[in-house]
Amino acid sequence: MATSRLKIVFMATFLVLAASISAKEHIVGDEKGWTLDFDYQTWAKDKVFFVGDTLVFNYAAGTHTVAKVNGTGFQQCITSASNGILTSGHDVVSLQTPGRKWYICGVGKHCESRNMKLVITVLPQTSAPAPTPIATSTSGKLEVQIIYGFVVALFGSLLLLLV
Ligand SMILES: *[C@@H]1O[C@H](CO)[C@@H](O)[C@H](O)[C@H]1NC(C)=O
Ligand SMILES: [Cu+2]
Repeated sequence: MATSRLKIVFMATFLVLAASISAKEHIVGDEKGWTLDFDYQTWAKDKVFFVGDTLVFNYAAGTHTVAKVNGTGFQQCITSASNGILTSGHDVVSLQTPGRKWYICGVGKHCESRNMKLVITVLPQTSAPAPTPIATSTSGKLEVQIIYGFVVALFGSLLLLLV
C-alpha cells in the first residue's frame, strides 16, 4: 500500500516538474518549414502543444504569409487583417491560451489548393501560470522555473498524500 502511494507521488512529482519546465518550440513542418503541399495535419497529429509553447513558421519572406484565423476562416481559407498577418519568414507564435488554433497562408490559393493550413489544439499547462521572473537573464529565468516546478510538484505531492 505504502509503496504504491509513494510511486504515485513520485510519478505525479515527475509529471508536474516535466510539464512546468518544458516550454517547447515547434518548428512547423520541421526542416521543410511552411511550404506548399506539405501535410501539416499529419505533422501535427503526433505532437502535443501546451500553453507557453511556441510555433515557428519558416519560409522565404514574400513567398508565404501566416494568418491566424477562426474555424470558419480555416474551412473557407479566408484571412482577416484584423487578426494580424505575419510576413517575416521566421514567424514565432506563442501559444498563450488553450483551445483550437488555426493558421493558414494568405498568398494566392496556397490554402485552398496547396494545403498550407494548420490546425492544432493547445492544452492548458498542468501547473499554475508562469512565475514572475526574478532574474532577467535566460539562465536565471530557467532556474526560477525549475525552483517553481519543484515547489508546485512538492505541493501536489503533499495534496496527494492527504487523499
Ligand atoms: C471568423 O472570422 C471571420 C473573419 O475574420 C469573421 O467575420 C467571423 O465572424 C468569425 N466567425 C466566428 C464564429 O467567430
Ligand atoms: Cu503560401
